[in-house]
Amino acid sequence: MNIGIVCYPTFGGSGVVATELGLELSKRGHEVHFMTYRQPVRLELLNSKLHFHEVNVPEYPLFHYQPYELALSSKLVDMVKLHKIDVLHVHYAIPHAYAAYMAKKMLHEEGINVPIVTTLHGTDITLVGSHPHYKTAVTFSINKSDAVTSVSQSLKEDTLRLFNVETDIKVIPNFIDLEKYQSQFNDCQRAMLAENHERVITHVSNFRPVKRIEDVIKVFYNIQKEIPAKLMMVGEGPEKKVAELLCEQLGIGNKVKFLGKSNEIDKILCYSDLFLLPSETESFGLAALEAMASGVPVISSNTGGIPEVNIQGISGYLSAVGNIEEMVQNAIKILGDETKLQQFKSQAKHASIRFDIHTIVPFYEAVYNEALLKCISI
Ligand code: GMT
Repeated sequence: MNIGIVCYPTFGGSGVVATELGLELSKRGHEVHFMTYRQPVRLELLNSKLHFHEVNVPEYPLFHYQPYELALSSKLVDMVKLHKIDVLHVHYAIPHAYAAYMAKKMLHEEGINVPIVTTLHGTDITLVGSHPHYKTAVTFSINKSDAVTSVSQSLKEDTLRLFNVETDIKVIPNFIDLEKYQSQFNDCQRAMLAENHERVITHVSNFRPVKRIEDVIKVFYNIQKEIPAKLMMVGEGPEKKVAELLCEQLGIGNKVKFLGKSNEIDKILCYSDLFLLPSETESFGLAALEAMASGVPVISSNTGGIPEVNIQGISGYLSAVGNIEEMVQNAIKILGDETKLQQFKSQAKHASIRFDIHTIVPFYEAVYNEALLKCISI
């Protein structure tokens, strides 16, 4: 099959999922075309079945906002025709589903029928999409998609609650390439970050307010009072400065390392003992799944789709959003006892197996086939 993938090329979860999906589809023999404004970060190797087509938005001083949707829909039309793309899979509804619908209509005028599969990732529904300024167009684009998937049952329910959606939404959870997390990088690097007797605690995110970065710091602050530990903060975003300041105020600046954006999350996770994800809202929590796949237990909030990933008392613990005290107690429960830590590490790894890429990707292939059949029969 010739599959066109539209996504955000950044470190955000939706871009990571879209890229990993495209890589796997190409391994399974499909021809995959990424169409976005920059080469996706995890798309290091392009091969004969993997292509990247850059969407360019020429700047013009008249425009206060450059019309990305327009450039994207034109690119989609051109690429579908040139590469005989069978299906367009757009990740993150805004503005991708909207641009794809316009492309579909333009192609239809030329007698070409291409189905649109839209995957909802979270903030496109819960934070941004439901804003009154976007809601009408987002509802329209979802309803006009030939197939809609969401990354968790919780996100499906949020979508049905917030939008007047007529299209069936199929839940296809996010996935992980477990093989990537098999290898061990325990060599020199752990020693560079922490002493042998210290526990390593990690947080990975885009440092947006929704991640409750201050809770991460406060939870760590209370843990390190009881157990020698270091905190690895991976990522960049608007809350980073506040977090750095808070660390200084609490006198733990020397125990917290801000590592910036990284393409080597698996290496960092490999020598981590605990992962913190106290988010305000989270449709799935891919970062938690990546931690679990590396054998790192997760202390998280119990919001959105996180309980579908992190299993209470097995792969870690979940608490109400903002319940720092309970998060600290649970973290100490795991970190304070070596036997318990090893038990949680192995349970976390085991709990990630159900999201193996080889199990999940066939569900997307089935959706593509259904959407194609639907389009042919129209
Ligand atoms: O985590 C983010 O803020 C990035 C965001 C995105 O859209 O890229 O992540 C969303 O999609 C991820 C992949 O499906 C999910 O794992 C995240 O839970 C979700 N983020 C939120 O719902 C806040």
